[in-house]
Amino acid sequence: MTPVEHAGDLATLRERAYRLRVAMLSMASGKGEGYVAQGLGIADCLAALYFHEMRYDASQPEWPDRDRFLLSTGHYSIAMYAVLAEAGYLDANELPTYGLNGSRLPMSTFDDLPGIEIVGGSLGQGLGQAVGMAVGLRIDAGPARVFCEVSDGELQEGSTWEALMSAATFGCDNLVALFDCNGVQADGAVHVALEPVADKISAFGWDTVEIDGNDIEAVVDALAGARATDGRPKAIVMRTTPGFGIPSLMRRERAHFVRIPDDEWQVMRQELEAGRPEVSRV
Ligand SMILES: Cc1ncc(C[n+]2csc(CCOP(=O)(O)OP(=O)(O)O)c2C)c(N)n1
Repeated sequence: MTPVEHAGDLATLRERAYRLRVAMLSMASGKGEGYVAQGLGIADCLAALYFHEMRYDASQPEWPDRDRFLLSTGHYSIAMYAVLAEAGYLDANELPTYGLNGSRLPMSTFDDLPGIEIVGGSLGQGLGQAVGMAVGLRIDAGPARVFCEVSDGELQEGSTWEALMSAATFGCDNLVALFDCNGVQADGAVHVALEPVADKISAFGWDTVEIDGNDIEAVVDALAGARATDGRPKAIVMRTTPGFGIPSLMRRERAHFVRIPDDEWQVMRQELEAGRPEVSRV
């Protein structure tokens, strides 16, 4: 297979995002617990990246010219497993092992799976690694770009701001940072004075846009805008809602880690199915 561009239309992308959410809910309900709300929040971003923007070939995970996706927040791993299975890197039959002893799919951080570029989980490390990769790829003069997800919790860590400064210094216009600003961290709302996040990142020399990260069209447009090779790294500040697609989870006050009985998972499944996109082409 030739390494490909994956240019899905919006209806297909919405269906992909829905399928990612179904896979995540199934993993979490199978285990009875998981970091699922944040994963559901970035499903639209992952669908747009893997089925519209990024160039990769799941049959050649080490293809040198592949675009790299770095998930800095290892506890969002459920979202990564869902998209790797949907993209063909991972056998979907392995997903039910999520979080089980001996599984390659731990609930936080990653094992050495095809399609995984870094071991995320020690928060605040991903963007620095992404900058290093972007610099290295530019030295190699290939077409590959680096996409890195970073959480708002990580915006409270100095290492993230050091990485922001260095990316601008090195002129990494092959780097796109996707900030998942979902307003929460481990034990409640983000209360450190981060705002205005987009203005601060711009002031560090980044070409920055702010969007609704659960509007897939807005994500697609922002990614298209981030292709400009103008010497500036690109930032997409995404406002997302944890649990997006499942109203009761969106309303839940403490949704960082969810451990609930079977009947509540069943209700969530029904809510998710009720919101399935109408046009299905996948
Ligand atoms: C360096 C580091 N400190 C603390 C933790 C423990 N920890 C895991 S998840 C989390 C909350 C982080 O909030 P955020 O990254 O915004 O994620 P979300 O609230 O969306 O789950 C923390 C503090 C960690 N993994 N790494």
